[in-house]
Amino acid sequence: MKILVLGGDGYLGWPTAMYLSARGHEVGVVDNFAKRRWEMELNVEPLLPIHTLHDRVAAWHEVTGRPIDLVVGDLRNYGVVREAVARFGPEAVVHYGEQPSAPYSMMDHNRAIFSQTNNIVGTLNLLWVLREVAPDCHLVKLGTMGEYGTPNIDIEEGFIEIEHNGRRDVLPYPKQPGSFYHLSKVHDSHNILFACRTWKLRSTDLNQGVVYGIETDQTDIDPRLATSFHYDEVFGTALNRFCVQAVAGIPLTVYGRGGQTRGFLNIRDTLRCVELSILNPPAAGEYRVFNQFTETFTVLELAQLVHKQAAALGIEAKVEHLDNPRLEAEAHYYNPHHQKLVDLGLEPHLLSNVLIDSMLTRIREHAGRVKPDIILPHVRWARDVGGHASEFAPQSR
Ligand code: USQ
Repeated sequence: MKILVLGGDGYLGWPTAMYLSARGHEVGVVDNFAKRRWEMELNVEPLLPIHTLHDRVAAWHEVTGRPIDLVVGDLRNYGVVREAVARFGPEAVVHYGEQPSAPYSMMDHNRAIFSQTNNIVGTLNLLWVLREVAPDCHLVKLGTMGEYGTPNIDIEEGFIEIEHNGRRDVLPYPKQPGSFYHLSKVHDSHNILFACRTWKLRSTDLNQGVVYGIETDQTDIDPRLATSFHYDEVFGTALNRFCVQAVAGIPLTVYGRGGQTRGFLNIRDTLRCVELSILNPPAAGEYRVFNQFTETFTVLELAQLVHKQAAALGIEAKVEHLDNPRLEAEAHYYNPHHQKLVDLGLEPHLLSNVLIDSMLTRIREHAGRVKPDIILPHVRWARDVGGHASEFAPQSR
C-alpha cells in the first residue's frame, strides 16, 4: 500500500515509517523539522544522537534496500500538503505532524496560540486536500486519550449512547481535555468528524495513551536509525522520564500524589495499531475512534516499578512527590474501554520487568548525555497568586 507519514521525523513518525516500509509498503514522509527547532528554542535534546532525516532515510535505504520518499514542508501551507498528496498518491495518510506536548502548549500565550494554530490548521489543510485530490484515502489521525479527561464514568471508544428526556442517541463522547495541546486534538476530532460526514472522507482517530520505549525492531538495526527519545520536562513523557531519572541518579519526579491514572502503551504497539488501522479501513464517510493503549497505571505505580527494577540493577532510585505543576485530578475513577484494536488482532507488549530493565540498560549506555538541568518541571498550569497568568521564561531556568 502507498502510505504517507506526516511528522516522519518524530519520536513515533520515524519508527512508523520504517516499520511500514519493512512490512512491504511504499512509504513517504513529510516533515518541517519543527521539533528540532523547539529543541533548540528550549535548549533540550533527545537522549540518543539523532541523525538528520535525510541521513536516516539514506541509512534505511542502505541497510534494507528499501526507499522512503521524503518531502520537507509545513502542513500549514496548503500548497505543500496538496503537492505532497497529489504527487505521492497515498491510499492512507498517517498524521503525526503536530505539536505533541501539553507543557509546551501551557508555557505562555504565544505557545498556546502556536500549538492550536499549528495543529488545527495543518489538519484542516489536510482535510481539504483529501477532499480535493484523494477523497478515497484513509486518514489515520493521531489523537489522544487526553481528549476525554478523567470523567467519573466509563470512557467509551469515541461515542456514547445517551438517553435524555425519554429519547436515545449515539453521540460523540464528552471531551474534558487538560491542556491547550489536548484541546487542539479535540478540535481536530470535530473537524475530521464533520469532514467525513460532509464530504464522505474516511478516517480513524487514534486516541492514543502515553507511549513509552526507546527501541523497535527497525531502530535496532543500526544506530543511525534511532528515534528521538526525550526525557526533558516538556517533551519527555512519564515512564521515559522516570527511567532516565533513575539512571542519572535524580529522584523520580512524581507530580503530586501520583494517583493520576493514564493509559500506556509500548512504542512497538503504536506501530502495530497504526498498521492494523490501515489494513482494516473504514467505509467512505465513516469516522471511527479507537482508544489506543494497552494497560493503565497510576503515575506512582510506574515510579515504583522503575524503582524496583532499578534496584535489581544496583541503582537506588528515590521517588519524590513534587508540587503538581499541572491542574489535574490526582485520585480519580478511570475505566476507558480499548477493545477495538484487540478485535483487529493487536497482541500487546505489556510492561514487564524485562522491558523496564532493557530500557534502563539502553539508557545507561548514553548516561553521559543526560542534562540534569532540563528535568525538573517549571511550566505551571495555574495562574500565579495575585491574578497574573504565569509566563514561562526558558532562559530563567
Ligand atoms: N507526570 C508526572 N511526572 C513527570 C511527568 C508526568 O507525574 O515527570 C504525570 C503528569 O502529571 C500526568 C501523567 O504523568 O498526570 C502523564 O503525563 P505525560 O507528560 O507523560 O503525558 P501527557 O502530558 O499526558 O502527554 C503525553 C504525550 C502526548 C499524548 C499524551 C497521551 O506528550 O502527545 O497525547 O501523552 S494522554 O496522556 O493519554 O493524553
